[in-house]
Amino acid sequence: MIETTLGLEIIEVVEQAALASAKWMGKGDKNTADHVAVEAMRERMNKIHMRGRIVIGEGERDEAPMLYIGEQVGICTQPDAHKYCNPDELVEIDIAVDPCEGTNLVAYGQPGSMAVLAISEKGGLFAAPDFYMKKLAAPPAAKNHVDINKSATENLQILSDCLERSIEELVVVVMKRDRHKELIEEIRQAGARVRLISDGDVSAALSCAFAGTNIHALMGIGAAPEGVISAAAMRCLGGHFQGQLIYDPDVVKTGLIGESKDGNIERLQSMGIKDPDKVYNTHELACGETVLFAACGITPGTLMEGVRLFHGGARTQSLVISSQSKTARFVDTVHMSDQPKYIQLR
Ligand code: VTB
Repeated sequence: MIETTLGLEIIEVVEQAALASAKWMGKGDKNTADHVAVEAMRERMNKIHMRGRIVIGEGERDEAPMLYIGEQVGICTQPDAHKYCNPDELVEIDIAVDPCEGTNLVAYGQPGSMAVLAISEKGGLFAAPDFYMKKLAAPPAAKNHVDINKSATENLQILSDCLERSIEELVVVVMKRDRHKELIEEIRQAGARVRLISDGDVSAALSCAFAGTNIHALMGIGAAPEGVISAAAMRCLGGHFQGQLIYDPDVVKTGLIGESKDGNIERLQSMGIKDPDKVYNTHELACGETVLFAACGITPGTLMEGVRLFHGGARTQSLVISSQSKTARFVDTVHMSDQPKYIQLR
């Protein structure tokens, strides 16, 4: 019974992270925009009556002081928890967080950033390594018809059939990166339109599951941990999501995977990932019986408004999705400060 205890509280967790980060919107400082979100998320999380463990977070313990992988969160992780937590709350749950997904977007005031998390019972979320992931997201109508092993051209034809629209009417989101040059070319050649984004592929994946967003697919390579969070949402929404780990530094020349390909394969094997080329679907990335997902817009996005600050408060918009109650709730919240001179609700 994860949801009954957590459903509402996790809204506040993502709201607090978004509120903190939004104060740094447009200031050109992505590290602080991220740091304050992490702090706020952790503070609120630690007030929840739960026994949580971070499985996807800010990194390994030595490089991340807060919300590191393996960190215990929630009141019920305290040594004297039995005094104020009943046995149900002592059920262990796993949490994947990204307090500021799209730090650059916040720093430069661009759309599509959000505070986001996914929750499941222990072992219910794939503990993805800090590598890259080739991703394919598509609407529910195309679920299990499109396939990451097929070419973009083939998948566009399948999407066109499943969505009953011409390829020219399809919009594919791709992150603007050198590694996607050929992919972008292929999509354009096939006749579809490409929406290039600088960052923030979780929001793009999620948007595929909602009609009316004018986003019909996400293709390309992003970070693996966020792939699990996207998959958790897509699993609840019945959308299509597949991910394949990318561990070859020649494929993605930047950032996360600096080491040798062989070294990376060894690391994956030491984590119990025997086949490094395996394609994961939503139920493998988020296999738990119950999966919850929550996101709050920091800057405005396709699905949610960003944080709006005004005298005496702020307004946020969040999305909470549950596999248990089969609901996707959009939550619009006015946050009132303690002692404003006056408050003008809007
Ligand atoms: C970021 C971020 C994405 O992937 O780009 C990251 O904006 C990794 O890609 O939303 P680069 O190293 O090429 O920037 C995401 O975090 C999520 O997949």
